[in-house]
Amino acid sequence: MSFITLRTGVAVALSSLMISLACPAVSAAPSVNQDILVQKESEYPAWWKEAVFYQIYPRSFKDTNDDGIGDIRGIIEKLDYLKSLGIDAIWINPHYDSPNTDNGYDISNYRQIMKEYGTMEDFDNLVAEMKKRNMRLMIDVVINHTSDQHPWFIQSKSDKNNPYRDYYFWRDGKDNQPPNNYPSFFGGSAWQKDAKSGQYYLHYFARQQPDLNWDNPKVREDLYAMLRFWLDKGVSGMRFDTVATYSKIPGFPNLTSEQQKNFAEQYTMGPNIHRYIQEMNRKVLSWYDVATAGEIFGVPLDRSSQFFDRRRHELNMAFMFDLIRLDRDSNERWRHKSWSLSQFRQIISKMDVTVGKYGWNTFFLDNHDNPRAVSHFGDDRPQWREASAKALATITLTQRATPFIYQGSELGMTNYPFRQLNEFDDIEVKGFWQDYVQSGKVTATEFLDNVRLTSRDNSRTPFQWNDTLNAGFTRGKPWFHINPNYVEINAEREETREDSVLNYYKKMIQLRHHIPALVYGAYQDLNPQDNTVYAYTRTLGNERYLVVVNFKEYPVRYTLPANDAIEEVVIDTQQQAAAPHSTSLSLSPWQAGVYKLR
Ligand code: ISL
Ligand code: CA
Repeated sequence: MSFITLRTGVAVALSSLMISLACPAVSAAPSVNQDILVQKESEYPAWWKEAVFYQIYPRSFKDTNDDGIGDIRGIIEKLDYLKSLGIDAIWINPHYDSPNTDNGYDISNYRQIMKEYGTMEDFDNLVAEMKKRNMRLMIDVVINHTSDQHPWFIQSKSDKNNPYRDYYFWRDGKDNQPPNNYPSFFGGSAWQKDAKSGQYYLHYFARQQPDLNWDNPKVREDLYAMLRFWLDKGVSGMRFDTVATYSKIPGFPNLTSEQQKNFAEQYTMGPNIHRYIQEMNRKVLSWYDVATAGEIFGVPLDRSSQFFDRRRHELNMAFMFDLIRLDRDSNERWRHKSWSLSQFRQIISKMDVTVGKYGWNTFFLDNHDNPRAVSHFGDDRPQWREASAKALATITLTQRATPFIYQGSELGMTNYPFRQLNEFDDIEVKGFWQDYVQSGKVTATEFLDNVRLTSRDNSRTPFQWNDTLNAGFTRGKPWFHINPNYVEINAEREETREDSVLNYYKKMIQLRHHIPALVYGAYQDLNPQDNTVYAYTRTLGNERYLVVVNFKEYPVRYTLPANDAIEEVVIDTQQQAAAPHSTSLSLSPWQAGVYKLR
């Protein structure tokens, strides 16, 4: 792992201290104060801690050959746009060959590019063009399951005695029922019966996504070789899809009805999960300068650090779901619940404590599996959309975690105004519909009222580049609806408007790049119970920064903690920011800012 140099003299000295400690000659030296050491180690710099990441959903980013589907050339075409935004690294959703039952999360060939996205030459060009611009590429690694069209599964299914049979989980049913009562994330049972052998295979997601058998060492070696293939191409980041579910519970006992309500958590309880991730680290990841992030959906906060505590040699960072799913139940994931700012900020504090001294986190308020941030945590009504999108940008870029900006959030793109079922594309919505509406458990109206707010499809509509036909995304027929608000919300328009959301993101990203305290500084929430103003400090050495965000659509007065005063306004979403030396702030609706404290 290589580290870039920190900007402050202090930190450079710390990192050289680390290097000298790592050297064997020093191990015989008299014992050092452990506490100080630990503190210094938490400031251990890494490029992926300082980088601002941008997530691209290639299918919806930019189409260059008029087939209505975004492609790799489209990403290359827009690299300069991303560079000017200040982006250092890009995570792309799966780019591999796939029948697209789950938009690329069902891979049929790990070493080929999805036909719709282009060719291997396009991919190599992308890596080269990014390198030229000093940007890094993180790919999505989907190895909990393959597509049912993957040659391994086709072999596996062909015959009980096929050498690939054991690449997946095949079990006999019980009284003509599935082997156990596991539900699938996308509705129905997690077991699918195969007519030929009469056995069932396991699929935590769609039946077209059979789960790989990680207990089989051959499976693991094949997957490791595949990872090396991409790392050798110059990929410098890997996002591990549903990483906590690789190891299954031996014997597949039935879930109790209590466990069934949170089956996602149960699926992360496999006894070998950490052994497998450590093995993957030892055999593959540790040999490369690669940033790794694990999607740990289902893992409760208090177990999450096991995945990224660097003393354990597993992964670097995690995508935790506690914050982004604070308004959902583990049980009916399509249903929307109300949430409060105090819940929001308390989750952030808990994550910060969990990450502690030995780990690192990511921070994101949307992605391809969740609604748009401004519609979810801000206010997407025309009057408040821009102000609240800027407020969320302020939060995202000032956390002690690596920020991930989802494509279009830098414009304040909103949820899509879905009206009826046939407007949705996502397999998850269709699965939920079967389980809840068709079974008669809830009415169509109740279901649609919720799914409109929670559906993954909200963030999958094409990127809004300009106000021409199809928002400039394609000259063909777009694969998915374009949000009708593209006439107003689009990149071209925001480039030219000084006070646009886009220009605010640019400034915030610059700040994060130039103020180490915003990356490494200690995080402290100033009023955990408060439901109106989110205020916290970031402290590194003698430097203290205050971040303040008004979460209300009315003006609020915020008083700084006793003995604190503003020394300098670093950035503010309002023209009329606080005067230096003030000890309180008059905040307009959704106002946000970063202030240096005296
Ligand atoms: O989004 C979810 C539920 O609403 C999660 O259950 C999600 O499926 C889970 O976080 C795993 O997500 C990842 O793997 C899935 C894929 O559909 C998602 O897009 C991906 O992010 C299966 O590969
Ligand atoms: Ca295309």
